[in-house]
Formats: sequence, structure tokens, C-alpha cells
Amino acid sequence: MNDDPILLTEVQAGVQTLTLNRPDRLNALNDALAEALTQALKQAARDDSIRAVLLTGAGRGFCAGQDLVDVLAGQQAGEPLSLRDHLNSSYHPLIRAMRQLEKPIVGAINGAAAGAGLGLALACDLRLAAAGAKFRTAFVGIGLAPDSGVSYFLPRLVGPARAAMMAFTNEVVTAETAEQWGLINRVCPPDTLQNEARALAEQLAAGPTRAIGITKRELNRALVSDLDSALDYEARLQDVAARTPDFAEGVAAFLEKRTPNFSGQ
Ligand code: T3D
Repeated sequence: MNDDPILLTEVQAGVQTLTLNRPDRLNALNDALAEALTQALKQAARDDSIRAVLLTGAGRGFCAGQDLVDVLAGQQAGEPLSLRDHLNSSYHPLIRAMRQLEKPIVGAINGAAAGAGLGLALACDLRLAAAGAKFRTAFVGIGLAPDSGVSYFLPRLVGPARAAMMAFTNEVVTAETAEQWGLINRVCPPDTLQNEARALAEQLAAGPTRAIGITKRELNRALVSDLDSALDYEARLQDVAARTPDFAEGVAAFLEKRTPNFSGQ
């Protein structure tokens, strides 16, 4: 565990755990936290010993989105405000780093996920949430429209009608409803969330990392693809997967009736 007060990072059993650590503000994002998270994800991409990422929050919140105390301070100081520039420089590199990382990201959604914090949750590959966690778009509540990928991911996960209701009314969606809607994979008791999420991340970290990374690329592309293009892309990437040592190991283990020992290569 490092001693960065904003983002706690730890690598164990092939899993890089990233804990947003501003609990007094429900882990609201400031520029330093967004930058630290982006850099940690880039580190995960470079480091072969990291084979899965677990993203969670300290305290009772997951992430309340942009830190509004900072926004107010900026407004009062008369700072020129281009949210477009801010999104381009701060949030977009973060969301892109999550989706471009060719390793699985498990979100352990321990509490409220709102605004850009909802965007972070939605940009994870898999989401487990504690009973009691809540999801809200938040943007309309302060007179903004969705950003940080929320308008992209939300309708794809829950459908356009539910996405519009969440975005227009700022309704709070419980973890149980989020599970029914397909917004998350599973609700967990709060006291077992971290262990369940860690077990899932460790299971993924023991898998054929390159094949899982390729799978993530295929699923990303499929969201904006037609069938013929998807078939072409699958075939192209399957050639890559088939050249990995883990493919040879997977086939050998199957025929020898043993558990494969994937190296991640
Ligand atoms: O800058 C740009 O580029 C634009 C980008 C925008 C991206 C965005 O994320 S915009 C959306 C910003 N986020 C919000 O509007 C969320 C506001 N918060 C909430 O809706 C609720 O707090 C939650 C649903 C997240 C949690 O509700 P609840 O009832 O569990 O907690 P609470 O009592 O509302 O909040 C607890 C404390 O956290 C409270 O402080 P206090 O009274 O204990 O001193 C509250 O003010 C603080 N807090 C919550 N959200 C934020 C925050 N402080 C700073 N920034 C926040 N976003």
C-alpha cells in the first residue's frame, strides 16, 4: 500500500486495487485524483504482473463525481470556465484509460456513484455493488448534462427509456434495481462486497490475460459495429489470441484433464 492520501494503490495476487480516498467528500473527484487514477491505470497497462484492476472507494461513498466545493471556489475566484477544456484534459483521459486498458476492471461499488462517479462505475467492465449503494446521474441536479461517458454507457446498459428517466429526473436508483436493470452484475452484502469483488478480480487475474484483453477490445468495438465488421474483427484478433502461450496451455490442459496454468502471456 502506498501512502498517497488521494488514491491508495496496492498490488496483490495479480490484482491492482485502486481505492479513491477522499471519504469526507464521498470521494468526489478533483484534478489531482483524476490524474492519479489515470496514471495508475497507465501503470497497470505497462506492468505485466498486473492482470486485473479492482476499483473502489474509501468510506461510505464510491464517488460523488466532480468536487463541487472546488467548482464553487473556482466560480467565486472568477476563474474562466471551459468545462469542455476541463473534460478534455481531466475526465476523458481517465475514461479512455479505463476502456483502453486490455485488462479487466472490476468495480466494487461500495456506496453512492453520482455524476462523473457514475461514469467511472459504468466504465468498469464488471460491477459488484453493496446493498445500500445508490446510483444517480446528478448532472441535471446542478444544471448540467451527462458527461464522462454517462450518455454513452448508460443507455447501452439499461436501455434508452431508463437512461432518459435517470438523466432527466436525477432519480436515485438502488443497488437492487440496478441489478434488475443490468446496470450492475451483482448486489452483495456490504460486509462481503470487498471480498467478493477481490475474489472475482483474482479469478480474472489468473485467466489468460491477453485473451481477456482481446475480448475487451471486441466488446468495446461491438458496441459501435455491424455484424460483418464484428465478424472480421473477431477473426483478426483470434489470430492474435491463437499465437499466445496461454492458448497452447489452455488446449493442453483441457486434453490432459487438468486446470490450466495461465501465465498471462
Ligand atoms: O468540471 C467539469 O468538467 C464538469 C464535470 C462534471 C462532472 C460531474 O460529476 S457533475 C456532478 C457532480 N456531482 C453531484 O452533483 C453529486 C452531488 N451529490 C449527491 O447527489 C449526493 O451527495 C450523493 C447521491 C452522491 C450522496 O447522497 P447522500 O445523501 O448519501 O450524501 P450527502 O449528505 O448528500 O453528502 C454527504 C457529504 O458529501 C455532504 O457534505 P457534508 O454536509 O457532510 O459536509 C455533501 O455536501 C458532500 N458531497 C456530496 N457530493 C459532493 C460533495 N462534496 C463535494 N462535491 C460533491 N460532488
